[in-house]
Amino acid sequence: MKQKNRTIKINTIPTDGSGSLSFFEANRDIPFEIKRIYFISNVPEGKKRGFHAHKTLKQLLFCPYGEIIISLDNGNDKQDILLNDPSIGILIDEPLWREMHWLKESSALCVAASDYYDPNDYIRDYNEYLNYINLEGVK
Ligand code: T46
Repeated sequence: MKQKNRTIKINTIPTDGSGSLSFFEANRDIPFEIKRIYFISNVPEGKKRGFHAHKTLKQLLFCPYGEIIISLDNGNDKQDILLNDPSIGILIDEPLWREMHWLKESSALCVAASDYYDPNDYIRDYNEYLNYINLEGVK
């Protein structure tokens, strides 16, 4: 099944010739309570991270600075989204296999997440992921 559009607009306002300010609010702009924020930086250019899916975690991914490609795979269809604009976020609200490809070392990937860190929520093997979504009927 082809994937839906997962990008959302993050409120971004220009601040009088001195840049811009972006913001979002839990339960208003994104459909979950935020329990954790994390961000990834200093990743060498060309490097890929991710290679996992989450069972239940909901996330908003955004890139306030730089260029990162986020690849999302639902087991049937793969979608590549370029994050290079602080006013664009990617909402992930179902188990999707993801890979993140750093196009510029200075890029920062930020994540607002619906839950605390739980290593048991990760699926880090692609075949296990395919079995999981087939069993759960989440495709
Ligand atoms: C995701 C993508 C977009 C913690 O101890 N606490 C945390 O809150 C997180 C997020 C990670 N960690 C530990 C677990 C690993 O030992 O940090 C280490 C690196 O994590 P990982 O290899 O999962 O990093 P990425 O960049 O592949 O994935 C991360 C997030 O883990 C994941 O939730 O969706 O960013």
